Amino acid sequence: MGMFEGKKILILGVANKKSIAWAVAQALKNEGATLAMTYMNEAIEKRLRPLAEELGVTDVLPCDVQSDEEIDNLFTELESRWGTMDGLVHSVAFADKDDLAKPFSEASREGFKLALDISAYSFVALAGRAKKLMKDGGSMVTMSYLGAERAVDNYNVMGVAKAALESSVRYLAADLGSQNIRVNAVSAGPIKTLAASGIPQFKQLLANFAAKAPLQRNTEAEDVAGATLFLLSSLGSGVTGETTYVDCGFNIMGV
Ligand code: NAD
Ligand code: 0WE
Repeated sequence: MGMFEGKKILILGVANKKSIAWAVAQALKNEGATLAMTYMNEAIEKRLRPLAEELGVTDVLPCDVQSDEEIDNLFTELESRWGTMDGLVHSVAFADKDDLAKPFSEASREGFKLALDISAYSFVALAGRAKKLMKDGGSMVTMSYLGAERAVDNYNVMGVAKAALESSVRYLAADLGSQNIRVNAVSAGPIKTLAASGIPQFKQLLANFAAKAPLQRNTEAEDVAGATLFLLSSLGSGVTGETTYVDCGFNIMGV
């Protein structure tokens, strides 16, 4: 009997088999969870449907997190299908490509707003709806990166968005704790996913990372899934408002 038998968990952010959210979905399924997954547009839907089928997930729903209406519709649908839910996994981020290349001091108002909207506010918007379905308490997990606290080359506006996301985790944890809802972030080391493709010198970043990290290797999506399952499960019952590093120890090292 799996640890998540009878638990209903919503996952946002599966785009393909390299997605961190896909590793989380697989691990949750292995532990008996009932899952719902979302896609942001038809292109992603096409890729997601067969993946969901592979896991036996039938609840596949649209949700562009930039739209309040789509978020509302998602939870209306989940309420009628599930009634209650136990977990939320937010694995979504986006910034305009240009903002990850040009000097940070040249970030545009629009680019800044876009990154904050999709990568940070969306978690708050989802939490506000999900809490109403978490009638027996629950657990929410989002994905962050070290660029929230350190000035990582090129991460720029995404770093500011992740700082807002990690702060939102603390405010949500304070707000929702009385309903026995825990809220945490996992700060993952760099992983070669779709969201990392086209980043200049990402290969070099991965090589430097593995060389410096105490575990002498890169982070894998499965590492992130392990910590996410801990935070979603009763093993994490006393943990809320935290950002947990899953980065092979990279963040503890000096230069
Ligand atoms: P990914 O590209 O597989 O996942 C990003 C997801 O965001 C995609 O599924 C995409 O469809 C979704 N998305 C973007 N805009 C959206 C919108 N408007 N509405 C709904 N969904 C939208 O890449 P990933 O690396 O698995 O990223 C998942 C999370 O992990 C992100 O929050 C990312 O910042 C974080 N993270 C990634 C790394 C890394 O190196 N890959 C490291 C630390 C944290
Ligand atoms: O959070 C991320 C990815 C964020 C991301 C990536 C892209 C690329 C394609 C957000 N939006 C976009 N928009 C695009 O058009 N990571 C933690 C991975 C990542 O991204 C970086 C990194 C690392 C690590 C960008 C610059 C420097 C390092």
